[in-house]
Amino acid sequence: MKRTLLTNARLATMIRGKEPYGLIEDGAVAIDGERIAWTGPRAELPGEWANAESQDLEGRLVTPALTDCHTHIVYGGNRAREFEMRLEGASYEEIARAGGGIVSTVSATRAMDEDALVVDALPRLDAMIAEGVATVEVKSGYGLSLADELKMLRAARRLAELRPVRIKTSYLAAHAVPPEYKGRADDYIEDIVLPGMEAAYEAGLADAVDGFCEGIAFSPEQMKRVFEKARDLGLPVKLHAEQLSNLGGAKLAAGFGALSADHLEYLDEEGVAAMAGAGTVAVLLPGAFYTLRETQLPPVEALRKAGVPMAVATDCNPGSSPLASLLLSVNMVCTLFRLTPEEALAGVTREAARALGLQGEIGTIEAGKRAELAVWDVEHPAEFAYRIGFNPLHRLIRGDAV
Ligand code: DI6
Ligand code: FE
Repeated sequence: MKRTLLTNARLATMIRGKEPYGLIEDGAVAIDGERIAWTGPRAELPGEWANAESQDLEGRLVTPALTDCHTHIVYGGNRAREFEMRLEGASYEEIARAGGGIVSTVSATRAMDEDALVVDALPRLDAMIAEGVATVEVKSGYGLSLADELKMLRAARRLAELRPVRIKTSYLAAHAVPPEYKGRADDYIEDIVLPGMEAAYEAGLADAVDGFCEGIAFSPEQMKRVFEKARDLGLPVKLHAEQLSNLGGAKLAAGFGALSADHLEYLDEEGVAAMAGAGTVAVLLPGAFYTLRETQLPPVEALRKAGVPMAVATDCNPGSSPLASLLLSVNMVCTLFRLTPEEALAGVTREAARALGLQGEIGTIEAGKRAELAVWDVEHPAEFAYRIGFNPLHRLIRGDAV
């Protein structure tokens, strides 16, 4: 296996401890194959690495490669017209109830085959990779039929064959009620969502199960049926919860030991406590907050106080967050939600990994973890949050393979 030593680097290891950002000045990283074998100050390098082939990073800052833990990058069409309507005063919910919104993307997605979906998703994925992202979660949820949900998940899996990136898929058939089931959400769950989950599981296409718990989508009772099936199959769950109103979705998800509850603008104290108790990650999505011109802020201070881990993601989707920049999300989550720059960087590294159940593999620069690192032309890690629309990536480093 290939052994490489990286030297002359400032390491933002993101390991929790005394130093902000887990910072190590004049650090070194020893890479053995696809894993980190050792990391620390260069002066303490173990003798066995003294003569290894090394690369001088010229004082650059190194972070764990970034993770975008909540995206919908596989879809057809776009919703620029809907954006115009919202600027003219229509709300996201009004558009959804009138048959626009998610359902309009469903028509466009159903009309495309798997290859076309892959081709459409690649530029969005490439934009992420160009900003140092090495792991992306991708949801289904615009097919809403058995065949079309599986088609979306297959397209998502293909992305990992075409690009040097790890893809984690989430089965999101419980995203909206398709037109053919209008007014019959329970039948849709019974006929499509549950059998589709089993089919996705059997084909190895789903790493997790997600849902949209909202007045315009599914009730907590309906989501409970979906989560019970996921539990039977041994699939982890997560939920779009408390985005537009408070239905107690986060509490429900926490009760199922959810990996994450996402959005959370309308989360209450009870939901915060339930998440803290279950170790459920709060995934904050400032791109959706911004795009919908939401004014209700997620309860960041309460989450922080309760010790709920906070991740940050793009929610890249054609309706509520047409945002493919995780770095811009880092800026927004500080400016709009008042995360600290350190919390924001942890949100796209350590906590994003946790939101995908990958905390043992990626998310910090630490011996034993995968050698997936981003090298940046920045001096201080607070610059990620400070700059707007600026990409300082020097290069991504990956060990042998993902
Ligand atoms: N909440 C969101 O923000 C996305 N899905 C969801 O459940 C929006 C999806 C869309 O508008 O197409
Ligand atoms: Fe989403």
